Amino acid sequence: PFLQNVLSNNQFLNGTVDTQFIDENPDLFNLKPVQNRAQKLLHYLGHVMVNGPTTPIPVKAKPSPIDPVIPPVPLGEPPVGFRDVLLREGPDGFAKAVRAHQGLLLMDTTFRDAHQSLLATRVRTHDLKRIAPFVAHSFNNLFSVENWGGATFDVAMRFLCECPWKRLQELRALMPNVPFQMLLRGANAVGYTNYPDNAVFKFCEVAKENGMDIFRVFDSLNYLPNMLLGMEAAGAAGGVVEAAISYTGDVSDPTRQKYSLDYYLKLADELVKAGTHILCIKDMAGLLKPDSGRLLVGALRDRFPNVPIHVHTHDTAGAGVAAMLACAEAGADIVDVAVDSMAGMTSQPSMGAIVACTKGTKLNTGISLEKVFDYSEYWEVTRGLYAPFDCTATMKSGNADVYENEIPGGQYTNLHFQAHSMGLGNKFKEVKKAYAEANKLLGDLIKVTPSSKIVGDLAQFMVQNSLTRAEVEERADELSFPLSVVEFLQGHIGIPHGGFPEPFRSKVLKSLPRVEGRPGASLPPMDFQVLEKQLRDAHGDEITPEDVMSAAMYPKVFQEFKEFTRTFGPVDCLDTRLFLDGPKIAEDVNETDEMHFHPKALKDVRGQIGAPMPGKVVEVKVKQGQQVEK
Ligand code: 3PY
Ligand code: ZN
Repeated sequence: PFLQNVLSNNQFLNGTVDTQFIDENPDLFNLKPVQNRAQKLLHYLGHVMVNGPTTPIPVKAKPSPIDPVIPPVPLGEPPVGFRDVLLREGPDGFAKAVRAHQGLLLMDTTFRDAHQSLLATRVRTHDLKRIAPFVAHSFNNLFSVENWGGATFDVAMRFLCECPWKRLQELRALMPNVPFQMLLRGANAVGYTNYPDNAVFKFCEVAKENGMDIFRVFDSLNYLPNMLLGMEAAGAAGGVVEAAISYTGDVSDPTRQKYSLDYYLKLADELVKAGTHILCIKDMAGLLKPDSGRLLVGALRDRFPNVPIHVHTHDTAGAGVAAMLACAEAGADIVDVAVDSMAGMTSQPSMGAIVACTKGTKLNTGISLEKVFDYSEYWEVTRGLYAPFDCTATMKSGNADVYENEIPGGQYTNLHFQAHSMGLGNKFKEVKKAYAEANKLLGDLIKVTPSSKIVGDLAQFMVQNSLTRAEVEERADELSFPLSVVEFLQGHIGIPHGGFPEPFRSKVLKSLPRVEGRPGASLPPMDFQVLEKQLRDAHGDEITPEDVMSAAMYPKVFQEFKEFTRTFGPVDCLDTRLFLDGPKIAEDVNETDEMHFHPKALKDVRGQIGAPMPGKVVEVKVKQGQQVEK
């Protein structure tokens, strides 16, 4: 108002006053727009109360009314962990230390894959941050915490209305001693499609700068050129490269020869030759049976005595613990687990089970079971807050039919849920059967994001149109296939092992163009300066290098996220029940926020400031009968 008065003052406008001081100090006019965050948060709460949650809620269940208890954390810095080794020795020295370690190492997936598989990736930074110091203090001997990548990047912005980079930064500050691990979809980075090479490189660089340590790089077709690109990008950023072979079929089944032991060993040769620091078997569907794991890991161990081996699985059939113990006995250095209350079914096998079963053996993990129980209790209650997304609303058990349909963990949950929400719960078996048939039609693919989505799309198309595999093959030249299927056949995500299925491909594509070789190689580089300028023009000057990468990966999602934030401010400070459901009438609400809220900003509500971590607290009371905006 003061400036407005000055600027509309006649003397000022006529130039009859000396404005030299202003001319000489133009930065006085670099005014930050009023952010009004408290007001915006109230607006958000009102919006949720009136219109319901901003994120689509698939299940009718409400967030549980019980609050999680954070187990006590000792004062002071957390004890030294493997990240200290990494910072001291670099990726090569780190890999050596891992290989030399006595006992079994664990990666904890609770912060990423576990909730991607069980809770539709909906766990918010707020709930991760609360338990992060406990993890840093209690589990300093973890190989890593997987907390980023995969679907978390997209979902954070799209559904949780929060910045994925901020999650990484905040967790990094709270867990300085444990390596962070992310899932990088090779040339698809954290998206569903191939990006220009420079986008993948830049993405890894910015991720590393923000605290990422280990990059698990895979390609959904095990297409080597795509994998090498992702590995180079992670390596050039200074990250630990963990090349992951996606596993399908069954190496110990002589009737499943497309993905034989020899196939995996040859691929591993290439990845080791390319300099991977760690070799991973990524069993995204949980198909690795104990005997097959013993065979595969044993063969890799003999062939590469110095390379650490890391095994990832899902517990969909219920054999995950047995398989991971078999792999560890055969020479795996690291296996993936999720804390007990976030484990099992389509998630990873249970941390507590592996810790207990290896106790007193040469595979001892050195992890305290008591601490696992505390950790598990936190997640059991926190999981209740996400009841609206919990797959257990419809899924009650593991299912060994995954050995037949080979559906990856997260996708299994999604398809199960979709079938139930469409009232086709009793038809899920058909969907799974169609998935297996669609896979055969496409030539028996490795199935993981995004190839798994392509198989799923074809399966859905077959179910919707009541088509059998034979009918699809026969009528391939006249059917109108989902775009993802057509683009796959054009070569948009790479070339599958054994080539494209013929004559199916030619019948579908007819004269449509085919991509030759690695798709990213023919994409023009992304111009980050132009992109940054566009973002500044659209959203103002507060555009960070991280924002540029978010927009590079997901332009539309990023734009919507910025628009949401402009209207409602950052909502990541709200506790999860409030974020999803809004306050109840007459409820007292404590909100943490890093901003310095002023209670006067809270019109019509009572405001007080307290001071618990990690910021200030605003107490909001929504009065009975209070008008909320429509
Ligand atoms: C992802 O790509 O998100 C996966 O979890 C693949 O397993
Ligand atoms: Zn997984």
